[in-house]
Formats: sequence, C-alpha cells, structure tokens
Amino acid sequence: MRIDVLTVLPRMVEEAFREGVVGRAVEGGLLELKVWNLREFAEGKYQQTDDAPFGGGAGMVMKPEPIVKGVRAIREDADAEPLKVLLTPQGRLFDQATARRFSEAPRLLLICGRYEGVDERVSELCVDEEISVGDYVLSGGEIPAMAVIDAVGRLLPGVLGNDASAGQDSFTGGLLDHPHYTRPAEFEGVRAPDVLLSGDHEAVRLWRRRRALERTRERRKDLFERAELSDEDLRLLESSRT
Ligand code: 9D3
Repeated sequence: MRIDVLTVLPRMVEEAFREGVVGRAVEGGLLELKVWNLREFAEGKYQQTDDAPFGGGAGMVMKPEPIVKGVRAIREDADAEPLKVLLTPQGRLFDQATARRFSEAPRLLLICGRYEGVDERVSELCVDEEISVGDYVLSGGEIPAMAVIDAVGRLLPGVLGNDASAGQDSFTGGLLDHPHYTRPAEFEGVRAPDVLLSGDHEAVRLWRRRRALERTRERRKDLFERAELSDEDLRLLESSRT
C-alpha cells in the first residue's frame, strides 16, 4: 500500500521510519511512504501556513489554501484515490479496528495539524475522516500520524515475519495480554512463576488466560465489560477472587 503524509515537519516523520518493522517494510517495497512538506504549497514571500484566528483568541490556525493545494497535488501523484485522514484532537479515537480498516485501503493520506487547529473548510472540502490517538495534548499531528503508520504498516501482508502474531495481539482478542517471562528463572530474587517452567501446556494456558482476565478487569474496565467470557473464564475469575 501507499501512505502519503502532509506536514510542516517532514523530516520528523521520515526519520521515524528509517528503522524498525515499518522501516524494513518501506525498504522492502511492501509499503510506499511519501512525506510532503506543507510549506511547499504555501504562497507569498513568507510561505505562511498559519494565520490568526477569525473571532480572536490565542494561538494560530492552519490556513486552508496550502493544505487543500497539497491534497490535490498528492491525489494527482498516483492513480488510486486515497482515504484522506486529518489527525486532530477532535477526531474519533484510533483503535485496532480502524488500523485494520486503513490497512485494507490501497492508499492513505495523513494530514498533520499543528498550532491551535486547522481551518474547518479543510475538513469540509477534502477530508474523509478525523482521527485522534487519545485524550492527551500533543503539539501536533505528526506523532499521531507516526502511530497510525506503525499500526497500519505492521498489518500489511508480509510485513511481520509470521502473519499469525499480528492477529493474536492485545485488543484483537478484546483482553489485555498476560505477563511474560524469560530466562533467568530467578532474577534479583524474583522468580518466574513455576507453572511456566513446568512443561504442562494446559496449566500454562489456564494461568495465562486467568492473568489476562485479572489484568483487564483491574486496568481496563471498559474492555472487560465488553469481553465475551466463556464458562471457563468465569471459573478462572472465581478462583482468583479468593
Ligand atoms: C485547548 C484546545 N486544544 C484542543 C484539545 C488545543 C490543541 C491542542 C493540541 C490543538 C491542537 C493540538 C495539537 N494536537 C494534534 O494536532 C493532535 C492530537 C493530540 O494532541 N492528541 C491526540 N491525538 C492527536 S491527533 C492530532
């Protein structure tokens, strides 16, 4: 697939994908990533991409012309029509289902906001969806765009060594993951649970499931209440309450 990014900080996004799973996907041609400098679409002596808000108030607003020009140039740069996504704190929350849906599009165009916000006419004219990555304040849409690229990129066919591991992740099963341990069996006086060293695969499976259920109940009530629990799950939770 192809992902285009429109941003005033193109190097920030380019640098992020020189390494790692998605960096390799780009090198290997499984993902085509093209980062565009918004300033190149801005006119005038100062090539301004922002301006003071109508109605007054603090901060600056991103001007509509450079973004709309940029989006049009990017659309014309390839055959398929991209799904156009604006990263903004006002967007719908990004989740694994959205990552999956985006990974099925032939092309994705990520538009990064900065400053106090983006002129609303950008959304009206050339945005399909507005997305936020969580309820905390960042300085712009670049880090959210990187999160989207990483989450989408690792779902592309052939990107992870084993395609099985992509589907088994936290959230796709609706529960948080169980705790993990590796050698040594005792580290700084703390032992790994004996059951994991027992060789009893069924006991390991039950232990992992119970710990996943307990953690989700404790930390993520929202996920726990939506999870479809089996009779076995209810028994495991029963034994953990005592
Ligand atoms: C006081 C109102 N703020 C909106 C919640 C102002 C504001 C804060 C941060 C306006 C823009 C920004 C910059 N952030 C993003 O562009 C952004 C973002 C984020 O801050 N958090 C989570 N997801 C995203 S996606 C884009």
